[in-house]
Amino acid sequence: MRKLKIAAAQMGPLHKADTKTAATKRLVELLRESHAMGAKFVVFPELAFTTFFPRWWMEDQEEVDRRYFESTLPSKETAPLFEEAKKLGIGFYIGYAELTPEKRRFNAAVLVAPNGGIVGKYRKIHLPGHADHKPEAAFQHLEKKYFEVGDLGFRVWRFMDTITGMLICNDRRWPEAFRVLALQGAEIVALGFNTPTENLHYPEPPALRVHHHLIMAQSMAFQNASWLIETAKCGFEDGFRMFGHSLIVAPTGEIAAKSQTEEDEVIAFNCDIDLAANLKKTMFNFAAHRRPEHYRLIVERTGAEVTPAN
Ligand code: CDV
Repeated sequence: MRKLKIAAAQMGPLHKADTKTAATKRLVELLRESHAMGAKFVVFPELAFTTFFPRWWMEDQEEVDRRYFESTLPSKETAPLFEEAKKLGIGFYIGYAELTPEKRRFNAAVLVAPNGGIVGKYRKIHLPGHADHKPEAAFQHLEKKYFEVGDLGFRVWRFMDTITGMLICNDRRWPEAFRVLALQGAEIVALGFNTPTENLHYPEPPALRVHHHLIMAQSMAFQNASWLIETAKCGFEDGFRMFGHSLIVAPTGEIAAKSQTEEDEVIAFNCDIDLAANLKKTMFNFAAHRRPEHYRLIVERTGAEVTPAN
């Protein structure tokens, strides 16, 4: 039986004034706590080194680049995390804002092996929000202003004797993203998120937002027969609240572990990776049961069109 103890290392708020060095110090503490709990793979949040800066309209792009983006990983400020993980022999996933040498910007995540080497990179494909300034709104969600749509596709990697894929936050609302990973054999999906407690577009009870988060995670894990680790950055960042509810979900769709706070908190579970492999041979044996000849609209059509058969 293949077992891997996985941790979701949730972060409480990171304010505008918090430096990347201070964030890294907290990440190192979370890594040590994960290690003390016996975890071998740790999933950190989306954009884990800074506040969730897309909530702010900012015009000085040079300053945005300097404060919030990474042009190398590890950088001087973030290196202590990579060094500690290597020392402890832990693999990890972490989200960050990537600035390429060509000045392209992505909301990205990397998968780092226990030897410290970067195994894979994912650039977020489903960017939520808007690109224009909405001064009337309580806050902004400017991912479409600060980032390009990811150009690396949905990939999986051989990682710590598993097949592991990466997604970022809003990707969890789109079943296609998980399916493409599952079609490549994903046994583990790692995902970091920053989800505001308030809906920017219309009033919505916070409990309903959490309900959606839970049902999406449970159905995605089950329908794709994979372990799903979702890690929040949460709490009040400069007065703007994001919910916690970091999760480890089994391929059965059951929640194996869930965070209790909106602070720095580690949850861990000893995951039976073969549970995913077994479900892929039975209930979700794709080769036996899928009918892609009837799914063509999924890749041919983006928005819904009313096209009745009669
Ligand atoms: N960081 C995100 O992608 N947040 C989105 C919000 C804006 C809906 C999410 O899906 O949680």
